[in-house]
Amino acid sequence: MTKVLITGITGQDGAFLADQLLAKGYEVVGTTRRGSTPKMGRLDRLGITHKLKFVSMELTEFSNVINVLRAEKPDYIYNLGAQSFVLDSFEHPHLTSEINYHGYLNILEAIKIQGLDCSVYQASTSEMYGDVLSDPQNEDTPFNPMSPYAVSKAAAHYLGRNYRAAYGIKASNGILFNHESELRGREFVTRKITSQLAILLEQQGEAVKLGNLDSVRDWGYAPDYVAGMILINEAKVASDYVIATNTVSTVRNFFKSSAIAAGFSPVFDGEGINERCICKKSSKVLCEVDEKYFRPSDVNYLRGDYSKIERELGWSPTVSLEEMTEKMMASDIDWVKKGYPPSF
Ligand code: NAP
Ligand code: F7E
Repeated sequence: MTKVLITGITGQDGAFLADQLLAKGYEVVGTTRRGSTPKMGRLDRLGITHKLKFVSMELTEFSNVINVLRAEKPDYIYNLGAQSFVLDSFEHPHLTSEINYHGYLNILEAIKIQGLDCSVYQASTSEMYGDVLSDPQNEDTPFNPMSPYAVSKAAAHYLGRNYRAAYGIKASNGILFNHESELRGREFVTRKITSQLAILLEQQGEAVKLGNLDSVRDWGYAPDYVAGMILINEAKVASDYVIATNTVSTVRNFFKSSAIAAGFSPVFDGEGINERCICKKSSKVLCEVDEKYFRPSDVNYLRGDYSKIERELGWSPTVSLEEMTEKMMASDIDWVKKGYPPSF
């Protein structure tokens, strides 16, 4: 039976990926780290926790990584484990680099030293394009990273390319643009908006405090993107691929669409730090700007060109931003109505 090992299985992408790989009949092993509270919320929500095997693995511990790979001998590895929150990387640059760069180095070294016959997928990111040097961004667009997170991911990206060239390791990079879902972490802007709007609608929550409303992102739906990861890792030839939608929205516009999906009548007024959004019907303040959420340097614009993966592997997005916004908003209203906070 085909055996797959996923680092970061408890995260958004790890959960959807495990679900799709189980559906293909694969044996799925997920690596986890001990914590003081349970971390299986997303896997429980998909109803797959009992179908998975878990092994304890900390990416930054080389002996741990080599021992796990020696014991499991997977056919495919997906390295999704990361410190993935960009804002946090400015506060924890060493930790971010240790996990995101050295963690992947540990995996590649473990494969090399043991001569493992497997394909490995690395979770590269559109953040590497940073202050973009051309538009839209594709596999040939130069990187111009704007955060310690983006620098750590760019270093890991080049490392994978180097191990492919130097040692013939089947290492692919998926350069994924932002992808969101009902299972997205609540610190990321889309889910922060839908979860807090749901509280505002169903209970008397406070206005959502946001940072850079002008930021433009190319947002797609996570299950679509995870399907692309599988195509990349199972392709005959290891390579690098962009996964994106080639459509864009501002944070402000995402907020407006979410508020409409929740049944509010949002209207923005004011400028800069004084900008806010009010519901025309109820006069409730829905959102305000808070400088706390500005980044020392932000990525202001991203738009991905996914024509290589469409042409070579037949991938294209199936869920529009509007559909995704409605799904996320409905899911968050549902959990607030049921009266329990999700464990993710
Ligand atoms: P996520 O929800 O933040 O999940 C991150 C996962 O990494 C969690 O399972 C976490 O485990 C694990 N992890 C963190 N530190 C680790 C360590 N030291 N050792 C082992 N595992 C560790 O991230 P995501 O949104 O699913 O993204 C998956 C990957 O894609 C990440 O590498 C991210 O950087 C990259 N990416 C994401 C996007 C996006 O838009 N979502 C776009 C491009 C690239 P715990 O539960 O124990 O914390
Ligand atoms: O921010 C702006 C913020 O944190 C998007 C990760 O998955 O995708 C994600 O990184 C934009 C930024 O995602 C708030 O300044 C405004 O310009 O949702 P985000 P991200 O930083 O793009 C990439 C592809 C990854 O690889 C990462 O792992 O929204 N923004 N106000 C805000 N962002 C947050 N989080 N919170 C706010 O209040």
